[in-house]
Amino acid sequence: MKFYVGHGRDGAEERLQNRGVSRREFMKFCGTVAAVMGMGPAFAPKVAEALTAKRRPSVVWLHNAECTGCSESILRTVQPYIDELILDVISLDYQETIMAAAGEKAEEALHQAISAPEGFVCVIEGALPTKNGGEAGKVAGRTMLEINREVAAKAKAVIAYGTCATFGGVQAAAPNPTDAKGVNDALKAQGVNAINIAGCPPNPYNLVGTIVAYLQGKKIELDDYNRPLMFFGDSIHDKCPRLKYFENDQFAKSFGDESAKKGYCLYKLGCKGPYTYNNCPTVKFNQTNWPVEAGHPCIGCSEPNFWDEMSPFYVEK
Ligand code: FSX
Ligand code: SF4
Ligand code: F3S
Repeated sequence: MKFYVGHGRDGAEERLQNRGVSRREFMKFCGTVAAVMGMGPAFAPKVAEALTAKRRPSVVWLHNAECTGCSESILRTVQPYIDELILDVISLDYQETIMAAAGEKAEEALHQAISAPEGFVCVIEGALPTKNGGEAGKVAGRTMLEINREVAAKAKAVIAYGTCATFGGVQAAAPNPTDAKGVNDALKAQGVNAINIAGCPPNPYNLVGTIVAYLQGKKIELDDYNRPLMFFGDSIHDKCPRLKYFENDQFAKSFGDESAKKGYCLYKLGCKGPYTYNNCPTVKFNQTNWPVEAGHPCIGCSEPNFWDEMSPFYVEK
């Protein structure tokens, strides 16, 4: 599979067809995005319209301190057409993980993208080390902090993608030697107010849904942590298929025993679903499965400071 970074800006639908994504598959994808956004099937054509508009939004995607699982969660989709779609409906003009350009050519692409008169959306992945001017993280000789200050301040909209970018993630866990911070904490002085798509990793559908709402000029309602309520409005526990066992006091006592095999609630094995807001139970990953359904407790990965506050992970909170 090939990805092109920095291609032209129109004919998205035709291009998708040339790459083997049928109209039917595309509409199915749009239907799923509509459902993830909390809309009925009638909303699917509107999603399609937003995603195939002649002018695709230029996206500059920055990488900071992180494991790159956020990008991987898009690239490793089970149906190969989903990553193609996501990367094709936007004009991805800079993305260090998948762009073909390197060195000065890459620098040039970044400069061009952020100087384009029509503006750009900035997606940020990873936390920002801030200690000693951010010296712990550099790209092309400049600190991540400096690059993000420049790029995010110029963007029409900023989306922090993944718990590292939203809240600092594992980099910000105690003792946080680099004083790593999430985007909104680190770039407050630049007036940046990013929409936070939390999760470690986040669900790609939550990113697409945010981009669609942005393209449609919809007001995106946010919670106290700047997470869109359409994705983060319910707790994991609220929508968990094991909730009936929780309510009946039926708990799995150890992994692999009879109670676990019966699918009992994982609360006593450390599940943090009651304290965690995300749409994993309904959207799932790859629309296939999610931690609790696979028999693993939720570790609270979409909450601020979850490495410190939700651990030890296998102990009841
Ligand atoms: Fe963080 Fe993204 Fe967790 Fe990893 O890059 S949200 S460590 S899955 O992937 O930033
Ligand atoms: Fe709640 Fe977790 Fe039990 Fe599901 S497994 S009902 S999220 S405590
Ligand atoms: Fe994360 Fe819990 Fe979902 S650990 S992936 S928020 S089930």
